[in-house]
Amino acid sequence: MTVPKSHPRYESLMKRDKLIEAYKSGMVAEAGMIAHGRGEAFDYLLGECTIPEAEEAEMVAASLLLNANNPVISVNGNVAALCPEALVELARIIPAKLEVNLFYRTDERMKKLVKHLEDHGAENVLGLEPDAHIPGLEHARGLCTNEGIFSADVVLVPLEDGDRALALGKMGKTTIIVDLNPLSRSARAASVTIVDEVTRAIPNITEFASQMKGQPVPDFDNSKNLRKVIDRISHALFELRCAFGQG
Ligand code: PTJ
Repeated sequence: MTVPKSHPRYESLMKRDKLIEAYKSGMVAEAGMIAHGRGEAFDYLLGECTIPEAEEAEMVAASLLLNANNPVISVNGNVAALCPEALVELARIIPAKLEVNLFYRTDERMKKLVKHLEDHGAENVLGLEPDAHIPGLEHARGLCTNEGIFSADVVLVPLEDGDRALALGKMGKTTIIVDLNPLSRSARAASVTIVDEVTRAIPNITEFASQMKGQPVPDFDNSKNLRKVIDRISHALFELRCAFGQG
C-alpha cells in the first residue's frame, strides 16, 4: 500500500506496515499485533507525542544506562521490527549489550531477529545460546544469557510483559520499561517507566545519553511520575469531553 506523506495518519500507518511486514517474515508474534493496537490507543490519549513525564524518565534511563556496570537492552519482536537502527545506535552510545529475549520464543524467531539486528549494524547480539534462566519464569520465556540479562545490573526492556519485569526486579536489577500503557503491570513493576512510543523513546534516550556522560543519576520517583501521566490523560479526556459541549 502506498500512503501519501500528507495523510494525517501517515506515521501511524507506516508503523503498522512495518509490523505487518515483520509479522509476515516471522519476526513479530501474532500477539505483537494486538499489543501494538493497545499501545496505539494509549498513544492517542497522550497526543502521539513525548510528554514531559516521559522525557524526564528518558533522561533518567539514559543516566542509569551510562552509570551501569553491565547495561543490557532486551529486544523483542515488536521493538526489533519498529526501530532496529535506533536500538543499535543506543547500544553503541552507552555502550550496552543487545540481547534478544522473547515472550513467544522459538528458535526460528530468535535467529531471524538476531540477523535483523545484525543487518542493521549490531555486533555480538546475545540470546541465541542461552545459558541461564530468570528465576520464577517458567519454560522458554525465562531463557537468557549469563553474559547479558542474567548478570546485568540495569536492563532496558521495551514493551515488556509484567511477569518478566517483576522477575527481573526480584533479581535486584534496575529495570527500565517503555510502555504506552501507564496502568500495565510492567509499568508499575519497573524502576523507571517511560510512557512513550518506542520509536520516539529509544532515540530520545540516545540523545540524552550523548549529553550526560560522566554525570550522576538524578533523583527520580517512578510512582510520582506515573501519577502525573495518569493525571495528564485524565485531564486530556476531560478537555475532550468539554469540547462536546454541556449537557
Ligand atoms: O516478541 P515477543 O514474543 O517477545 O512478544 C512481544 C509482545 C509485545 C507480544 C509481548 O511482550 C506481549 O504480549 O506484551 P504485552 O503484555 O501485550 O505488553 C505490551 C505493552 O506494550 C502493552 O502495554 C502496550 O500498551 C505497549 N505497547 C505496544 N506497542 C507499543 C507499546 N509501548 C510503546 N511503544 C509501542 N510501539
